[in-house]
Amino acid sequence: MANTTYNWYPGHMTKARRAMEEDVKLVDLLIELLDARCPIATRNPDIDKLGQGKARLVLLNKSDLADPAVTESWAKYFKDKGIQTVILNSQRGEGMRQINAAVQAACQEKIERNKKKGIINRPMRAMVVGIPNVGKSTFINSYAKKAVAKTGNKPGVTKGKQWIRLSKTLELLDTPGILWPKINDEKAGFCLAMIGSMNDEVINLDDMCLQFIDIMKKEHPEIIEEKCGITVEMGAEEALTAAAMKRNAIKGGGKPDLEKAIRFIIDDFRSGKMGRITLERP
Ligand SMILES: Nc1nc2c(ncn2[C@@H]2O[C@H](COP(=O)(O)OP(=O)(O)OP(=O)(O)O)[C@@H](O)[C@H]2O)c(=O)[nH]1
Ligand SMILES: [Mg+2]
Repeated sequence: MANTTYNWYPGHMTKARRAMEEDVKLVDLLIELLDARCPIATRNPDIDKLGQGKARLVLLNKSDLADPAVTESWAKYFKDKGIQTVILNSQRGEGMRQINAAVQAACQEKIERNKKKGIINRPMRAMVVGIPNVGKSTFINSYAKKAVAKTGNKPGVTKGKQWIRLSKTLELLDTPGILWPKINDEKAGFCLAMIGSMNDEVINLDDMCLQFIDIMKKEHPEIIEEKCGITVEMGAEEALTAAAMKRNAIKGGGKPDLEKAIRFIIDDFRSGKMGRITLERP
């Protein structure tokens, strides 16, 4: 499959990017949201440059949809790089309690530096960044739930920026920074398409689904057999036919509805009905 299958370059990217570069200057800490099912594909490599000199925290979000053992090894991968990491389910608030400690640890150096300059009790300022659909808004809402109120405009800060006071020690910029994924290789494109971070209309869903079935046959043969009736020796057409039959997706004339089968398989992966499946391993 050609890499171009997953090429998708929205026009408003440059503007969003510029806005974010401005916002980054205002914060001490970058909270980077990644999808636990494919942390590398959902990570924009520019973040290292953008985040130079800033404290960093990685959140492996949507962990409820990912293979827990693989998520643990991803957490280790980032921690080994010296980045504080928390495994999270923003939808249910799982992992939230570990965040404050991780923020403190991530900002330790900055707090010490401030102290030496005689600056004490200045809250750390954080900003959430990530590619579309990783759960930035869900995370901010969930994390800010107990926040007293927006602190409003502050003198000396760009007009119009709203800060959510989370505690005496932390303020969060209420608008997340949107980064665009870098589609460096076919695997990254495939992952982003699978998790729904690209518009389905620009994706070849048939190819994507068949690629997913191949991965499932290799890595989770028991799941793909149980959920879709697909066995490892089946070819593409046979597999889709089996999946259609399994779900009673039948067209007029008793023919299997392969389009519908493809839709089922993709939707079941995205919703977690297929199981907790991770697409990338460290
Ligand atoms: N299963 C699961 N779904 C989640 C989680 N966090 C967010 N979601 C869902 O993911 C979808 C996208 O979440 P948003 O918070 O809108 O993502 P976003 O990063 O703000 O997206 P943009 O504003 O488009 O950049 C929503 O349907 C959320 O309900 C999670 O931890 N687990
Ligand atoms: Mg959002």
